Amino acid sequence: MKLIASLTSPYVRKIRVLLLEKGIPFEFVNDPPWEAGNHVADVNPLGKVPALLTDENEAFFDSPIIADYLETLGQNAPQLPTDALEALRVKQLEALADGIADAAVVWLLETRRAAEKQDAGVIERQRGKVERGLDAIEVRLASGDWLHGNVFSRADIAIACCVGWIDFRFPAYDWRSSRPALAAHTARLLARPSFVQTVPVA
Ligand SMILES: N[C@@H](CCC(=O)N[C@@H](CS)C(=O)NCC(=O)O)C(=O)O
Repeated sequence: MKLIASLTSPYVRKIRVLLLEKGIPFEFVNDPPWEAGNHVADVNPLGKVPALLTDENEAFFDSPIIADYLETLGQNAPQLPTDALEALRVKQLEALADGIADAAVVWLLETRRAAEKQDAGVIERQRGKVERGLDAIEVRLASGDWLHGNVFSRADIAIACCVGWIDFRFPAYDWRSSRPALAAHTARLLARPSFVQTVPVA
């Protein structure tokens, strides 16, 4: 299978980590969607990465769908509970982590506009989503070692990819001081080989 990808996306990293944790072989196709002449839309009409192309040439996107597809391949290192409601709870946390990343991306793009064109209201609104999202995760971590239940799940992978990307793009942003549980949790996760192998590269 082929993973159509970029080296910076937190959503791509989530899928790479899942593939590595599960030991599923894949071909990494670096095809940043913002570069002229990219072929991402041949696989995903939305022109976004990650997109997964199976050996049977079936395409899956976006990242939560790809992650669900990987779970169908077998029970090797499952990152989703078998109980449907428990699985939904993990996916809810994944959606929160991905949503924090979504807001941080909009925040970053706004800061990259010419100074006179930047809208402070947009930045404040998106930063608010990031702050509240990270606060909600911090509260969840107060009651256990893992984000959901007492096992490593896709929710943990998603939040570590999210804060890894925030650190990559906003190195001066101190989200840790007021969130010690999240800081410790993600430090542990980011030390796993699957994360060390997928550090974002500019
Ligand atoms: N919700 C999507 C988000 C994917 C996404 O926004 N990817 C970005 C890279 S970080 C992208 O491909 N952007 C190109 C574009 O929007 O045209 C997912 O989880 O896969």
